[in-house]
Amino acid sequence: MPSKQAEGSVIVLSVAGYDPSSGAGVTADIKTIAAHGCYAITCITALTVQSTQGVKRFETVDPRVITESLEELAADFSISAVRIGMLGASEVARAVAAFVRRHEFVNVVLDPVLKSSSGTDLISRDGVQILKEKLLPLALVVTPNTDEASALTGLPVTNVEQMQTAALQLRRLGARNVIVTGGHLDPPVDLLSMANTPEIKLFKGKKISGRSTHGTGCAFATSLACNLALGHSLPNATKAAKKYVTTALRRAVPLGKGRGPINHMAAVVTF
Ligand code: PXL
Repeated sequence: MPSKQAEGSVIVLSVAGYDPSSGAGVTADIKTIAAHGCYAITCITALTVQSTQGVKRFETVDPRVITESLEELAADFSISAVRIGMLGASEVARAVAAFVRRHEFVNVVLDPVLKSSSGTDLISRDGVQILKEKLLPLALVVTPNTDEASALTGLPVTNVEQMQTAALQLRRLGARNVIVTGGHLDPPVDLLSMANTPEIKLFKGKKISGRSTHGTGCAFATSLACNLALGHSLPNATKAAKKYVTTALRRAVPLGKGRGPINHMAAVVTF
């Protein structure tokens, strides 16, 4: 059983972009981390211009500010897990990789954000290279969706068999544990491929219809980080993260004119 810590004392760091509509990125992560009873600290890697109607453009934050912010936080807090999301550019990816390497964090969840759901690139080409070379081997677990798994491996990823092949390929590239999320497959299924074993674990779900689906990838990765921080095993943390996202999708309310956010607080707010 995970050891019990005082409510709100487990610290989870989100290193991600800023989505002003709070469906994805750090402001969404703060909600997810709070919903797990953990304390959120954050570092913004890039500012996106977006609403529920899509991403217009983004600007990355100066990597020196990112490094200084991260070091300031690490000197002050005892960080139990790190969730890495949008990086934007190679210099940012390098700064984040160097920070993670210096501090030897155990629970590092790498969400390899490549594109927004509206199709805008959220990382440069050379940024993807640095992500693969420097960050992939430092993460405890990497959580690509099927499109990201396909882009990172160059393989087609549209069914469970291909998800397994892509996961093995990502492990060959240096990833330790891989979860390929297939939330948009019908039926939805996530696949966990763990270090040192050829076996896989499948986490099946039910299709949930609705247009408020923005932020599922961030919420899954961040919930996973929280559950690991709380002491759960990787398979149990995966199951719990899937449940968190499913509830957030089911209980989403229509907001904005486009693809609205999931309801990050659904599991918490009961009045
Ligand atoms: O869902 C991917 C994603 C991650 N991070 C930020 C985003 C998006 C998608 O829009 O804006 C900041």
